[in-house]
Amino acid sequence: MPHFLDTSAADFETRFTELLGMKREDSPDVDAVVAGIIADVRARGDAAVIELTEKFDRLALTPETLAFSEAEIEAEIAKVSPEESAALELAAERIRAYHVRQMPEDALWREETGAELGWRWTPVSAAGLYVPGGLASYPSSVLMNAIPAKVAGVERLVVVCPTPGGVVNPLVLLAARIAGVDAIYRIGGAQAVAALAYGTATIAPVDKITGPGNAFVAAAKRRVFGKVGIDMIAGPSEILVISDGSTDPDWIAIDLLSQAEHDESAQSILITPDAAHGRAVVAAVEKRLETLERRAIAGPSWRDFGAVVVTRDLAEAAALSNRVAPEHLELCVEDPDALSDQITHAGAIFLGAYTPEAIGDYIGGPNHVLPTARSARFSSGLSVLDFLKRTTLAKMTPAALKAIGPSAEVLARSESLEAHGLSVRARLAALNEGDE
Ligand code: HSO
Ligand code: ZN
Repeated sequence: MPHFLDTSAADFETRFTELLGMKREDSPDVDAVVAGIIADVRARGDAAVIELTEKFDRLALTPETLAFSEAEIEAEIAKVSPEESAALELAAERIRAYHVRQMPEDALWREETGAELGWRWTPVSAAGLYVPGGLASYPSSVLMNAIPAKVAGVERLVVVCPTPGGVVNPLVLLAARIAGVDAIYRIGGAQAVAALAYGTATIAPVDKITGPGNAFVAAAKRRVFGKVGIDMIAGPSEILVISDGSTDPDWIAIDLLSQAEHDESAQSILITPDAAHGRAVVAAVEKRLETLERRAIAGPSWRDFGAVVVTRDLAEAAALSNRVAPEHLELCVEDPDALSDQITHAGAIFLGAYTPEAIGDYIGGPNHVLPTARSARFSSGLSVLDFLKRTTLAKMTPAALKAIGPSAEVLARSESLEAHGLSVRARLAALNEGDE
């Protein structure tokens, strides 16, 4: 049974706090191993990457075969059905159109002093995208990571994807091709992250690494952060549905299961003012779980971490949702726009009964790489901004320097930084002389 909470119960606050603080992930401590792998790749480059790939992925590579060749990519892509290929193209087009609108504007203005101030956005030069191998090798995630990078103007974009035993998902290669990825390396784990961060003889280093991965990949991303930028450390998926009872309980049940099926540690929560509706959704989930292909994953997720919270009204539901700050929030209510106005912390909002979260995972347009583990309180999903930097601009005129320079001198003196003050004073002195 999922957790069942009612805001009118005396112990509600205690139980809700427990729900918020629930530890879902039991990530193994692999940091020491990862540190060793990174050091090895830094010291021995390709040779280390090749050895580690042989050891972990049972795949013998040479520097020449680290990357897929054009012919190999073509051969794999030929296996993709026209239907899948068309769906991927449509997804890419929609994701691109959405992210183009995210591009921020440069700014430059002149203030009364005559000084010009502003900022300018420029892309990172090279980005590396980690794509997991095996079960969670999602082509949709390739699009979600690669397209914002391309839209931002990243010049060189490479993918690393482990291919245990040489097996690759053709759709991943096609997604990379559609998104305009320049090279795909069949390597993974901490060794791939290290190669991207530090470079080897065959793999040029990148400036930013994004994309999900296992505990080794997460630890490696943490370790190379600073040398390169990273996107985030993503945790297991989450969905929170606020329902007023107007949506078919079975629809809500499958929406909850759509994220539960990602991971045994995923979390699905329903908040509703309608207790009978809440019970109907629980029953519908149980029914669906009898036959769901991934019931072995979704079942434990739902039973261990799933929750139904009954509230007095929708306003209270919104307030509780804000405390959770879920990765995905569905508003299955009659007036989703009005309720949406009350939401302050959520990675992504899906409005109305006809917007299942799965639309956002694949084809809606917004990014599906989103803040988990309540980090939507202070961060956002992946966007073009993750691949851009802002450089500030300042241009003084003599008049402007005269107007504001003296205060800089005062502050320099108060910080005992003489040269700072002098660099302003020298100019002001020359300007005053010129005035005489
Ligand atoms: N819902 C996942 C992303 C995904 N879903 C990929 C399907 N494929 C992110 O939380
Ligand atoms: Zn998903």
